[in-house]
Amino acid sequence: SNSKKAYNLSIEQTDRIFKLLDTNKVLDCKSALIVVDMQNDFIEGSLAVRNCPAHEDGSAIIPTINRLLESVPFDAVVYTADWHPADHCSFVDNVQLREIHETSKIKADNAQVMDTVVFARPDKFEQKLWPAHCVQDSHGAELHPDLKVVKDHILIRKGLDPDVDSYSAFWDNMKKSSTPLVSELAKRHITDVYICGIATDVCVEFTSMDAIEHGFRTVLIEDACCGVSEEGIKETKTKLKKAGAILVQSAEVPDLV
Ligand code: VGL
Ligand code: ZN
Repeated sequence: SNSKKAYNLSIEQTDRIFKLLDTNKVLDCKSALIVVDMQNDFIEGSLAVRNCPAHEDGSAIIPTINRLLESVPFDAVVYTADWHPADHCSFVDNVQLREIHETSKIKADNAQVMDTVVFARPDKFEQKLWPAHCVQDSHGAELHPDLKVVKDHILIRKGLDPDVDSYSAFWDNMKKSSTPLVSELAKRHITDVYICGIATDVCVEFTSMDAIEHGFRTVLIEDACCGVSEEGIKETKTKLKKAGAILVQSAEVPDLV
């Protein structure tokens, strides 16, 4: 419901404000860049994404993100990080650790990466399986060394609970708990969020949808994102546009902020 939102803007209002913004900056906007999961494992490690601008690996978007950080006067910069315990429910090698629900088509002995299993506990829930990645304090969980890390940034770690995944940097996948992200943004009077990083069709999508739900004007920087599958990226873009996000190229951002 609206009362839960940090900013009580409907999609229609958001739309109208975007149009106003295009012609003249009548509103007092404050902008944050959210850099999603630019960690070694997603770039060159166990869960390296491959659907990137110019068909390169995830490192292809690092210069684009660094350029944004250097040339655009964002009011806040957020880095998010997947930060899983070794027994996390999303790791394919951990299916044996948990009770699988009787309705699950995938059983423990045939479970593969990208399969969706149904676990029985703590409550029945569906979980897509991934290779082990971004284990707390491992090299794979560190931000890529070439990524610029600005002073006074906000770091949001997610996926710490072994029993629930967290694609979004706002809420876990079951909305059992939230990270400090919305309060950190609200504290700085942020109205607009610009989102980039990895993976377009997983954590970037979920973070963007939750940003919209919180009432932030939400801008996806297309060429500063990298995804898992081409089909998934297409679906993400359609879904985000429908929900009220605007999609831009990184070259357009300096004029918008
Ligand atoms: C992600 C799969 C599993 C992501 C995180 O950062 O997009 N994808 N965990
Ligand atoms: Zn993860």
